[in-house]
Amino acid sequence: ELAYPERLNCAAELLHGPPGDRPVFRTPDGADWTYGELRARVDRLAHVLTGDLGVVPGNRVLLRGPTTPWLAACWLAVLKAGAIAVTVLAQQRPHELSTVCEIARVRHALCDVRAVDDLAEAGVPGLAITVYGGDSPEDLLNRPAPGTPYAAVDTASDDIALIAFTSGTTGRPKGCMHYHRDVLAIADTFSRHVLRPTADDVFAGSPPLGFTFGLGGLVVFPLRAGASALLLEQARPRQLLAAIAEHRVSVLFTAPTAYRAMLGELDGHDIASLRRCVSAGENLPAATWRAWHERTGLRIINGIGATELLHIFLSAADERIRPGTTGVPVPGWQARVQDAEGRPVPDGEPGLLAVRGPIGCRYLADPRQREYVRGGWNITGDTYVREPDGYFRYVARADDMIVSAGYNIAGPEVEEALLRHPDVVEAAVVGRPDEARGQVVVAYAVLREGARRDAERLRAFVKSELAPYKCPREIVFLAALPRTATGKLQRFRLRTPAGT
Ligand code: 3SK
Repeated sequence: ELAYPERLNCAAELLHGPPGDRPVFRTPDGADWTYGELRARVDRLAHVLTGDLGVVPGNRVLLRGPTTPWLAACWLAVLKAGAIAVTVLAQQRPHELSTVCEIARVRHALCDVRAVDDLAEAGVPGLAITVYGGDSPEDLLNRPAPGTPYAAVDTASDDIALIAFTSGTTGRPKGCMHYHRDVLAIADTFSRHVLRPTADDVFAGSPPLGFTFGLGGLVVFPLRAGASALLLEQARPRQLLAAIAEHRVSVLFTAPTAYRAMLGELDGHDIASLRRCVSAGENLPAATWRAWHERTGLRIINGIGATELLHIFLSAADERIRPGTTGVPVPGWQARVQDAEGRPVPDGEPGLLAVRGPIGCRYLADPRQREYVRGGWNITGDTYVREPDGYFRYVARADDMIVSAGYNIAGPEVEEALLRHPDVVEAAVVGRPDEARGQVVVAYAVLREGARRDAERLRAFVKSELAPYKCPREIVFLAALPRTATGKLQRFRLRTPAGT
């Protein structure tokens, strides 16, 4: 049971601990911040925010920029000043930014000077944009401010600290409101029990800070442990591998796609410093887990999280990891599998994943709240099976089940079969409407460089792995799969014959 005091400012709490000379943030181009420097910079920023910029507690402040120590410092300063951080991704375009600002009623924005054009183009009425990282005297970092400590605003533990947006894979974005105590709860559940970090750990990874997967893994978890993080603006697999070697990264956060890509590039990279590898964002196939384990000796920690629930709620640590499953409820969380009416289904049968714990979904002014939270459970939209021994196995997103000639087929199961073929690097399987069968199975595959595009050979391979009714009717070869800005596969873009 997690217990937090009634008055709690999570930024103050995250910052106060470690000695000032301990490292906190590093970048590949040589920035090297200590906890003492971070505290002083956050305090300066909070003075400017609440002085010059007129931010008051409860104001919503949009944060936009690549993953840098300054973005993390702005996030902490906004929270320390009792305001609410509204996080977006660098890839979001003007139209999406104006929707987010409208939904969250954002009046202030702190924006990396390199990312300001789209925000300015969004033309949000009444939005005061302050840039950072530029040369002008108006720049956030160049404004005069007292060098004195900033006394954190005395927020309640259930005051809103963060509004994180999720677009899912389609649809109008939903703002998920999270309390100050929620920010600490993700560290005190998943990180504390599964990662068990020490102050000597160095965190790094690919998810951006605008995605709560990255915010947790690269800011909240390291700070809560008094550890440090390497913040990468460019975190493609090759850059990740180079950074791990150079900065002795010990805790890695990335997605299954990146683990697969890194496998092809491991040679010549020293990754001996790694001790924890976290995978989330989409399902981790057992084949990817095994291939990584075989090559590196490391057991990937698979997890499922949600922006609605801030971070990971199902996972497993160390020897309890079982490849091909997501794991068990993280301590503090409960999970079950139920039918559409909310009745638990027996172990071994597929149904909807329902979870509850220290953090709940709170959409900002969105009627979809009633679909997500039912009978006190958060319904994540994933189809799962609970095995008799309590392990949860992913089947599909609830809307990714294909029904063909009366057979229920889980797209991810067919994807996993395709991925077991040595030529296939990425796969997506969808149902395409069909008059005779309702739907037919169609696969999209990305092949390794130089591999022959032979659909019949791949179909024969799937037939040797799975019941014939699951075999794709058609296999389409693509150079890359369509993905959201957070890396999630956009299956809906593949469901029409025109493909992407
Ligand atoms: O799995 C996800 O998509 C996710 C979302 C938010 C935070 C963490 C994770 C893993």
